[in-house]
Amino acid sequence: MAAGLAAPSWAAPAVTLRPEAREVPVAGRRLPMLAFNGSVPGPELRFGQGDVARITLDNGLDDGALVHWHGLRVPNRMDVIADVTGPVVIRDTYGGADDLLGALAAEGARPVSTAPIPRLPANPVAQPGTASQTASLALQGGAGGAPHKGTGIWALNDISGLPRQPLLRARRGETVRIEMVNQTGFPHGMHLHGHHFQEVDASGGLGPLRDTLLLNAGDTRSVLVVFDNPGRWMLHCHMLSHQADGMATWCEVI
Ligand SMILES: [Cu+2]
Repeated sequence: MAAGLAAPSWAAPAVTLRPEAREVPVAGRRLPMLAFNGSVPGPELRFGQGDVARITLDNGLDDGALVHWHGLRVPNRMDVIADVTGPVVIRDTYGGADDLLGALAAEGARPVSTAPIPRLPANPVAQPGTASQTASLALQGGAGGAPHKGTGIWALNDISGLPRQPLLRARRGETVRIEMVNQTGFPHGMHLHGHHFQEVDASGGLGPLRDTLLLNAGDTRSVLVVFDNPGRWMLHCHMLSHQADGMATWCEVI
């Protein structure tokens, strides 16, 4: 369990997410889609601020499935990324263990309603210190991009797909600068798991807290990350065809 998460209370909301193949009507036609609980998009999940939720993944596909959460800090084991935190499994509910997923905070007050979600109070956020190391990340590939040594269409630092060694290793709590250079002719939305970061602007100021940064063709951008969540965390392009064809790496927090 990650530090700082509330103790679980199993009176908390329980939700089952079931990925499954469905034919869904789209513009007058029925198209084969991947659905959650029978619908595309899947059901809206609403929780009270501070609720601890129990999420069960009930995989109805003939293939592996994983669920990844944006905007929430979860323990590394619950990040469930194949080849980084563990294998993809078919029909598993995290081994049946009652694991705490995280403190899902989606709206400000009970009772749950369908009203617009009000702004939440700010979360406590680790403030970046002086970066003790800098990692450089070259985004490569695609039509018109500079040649690279990776085996796929896309690559990061001349490697397509997850490298054996992480892009960086950080001690817990360490501030790291990551410099990303988009050497391709395409935009890429670079997403870091398990953490948020702040972009460093030209004058050294820090931008808003994000977990994804869009780099347009030719962009060079730097972020500061306080790596305070132990584990192995993916850093990848969130245009998932780019990720699948090479744009993925990982960071390790020890
Ligand atoms: Cu991309």
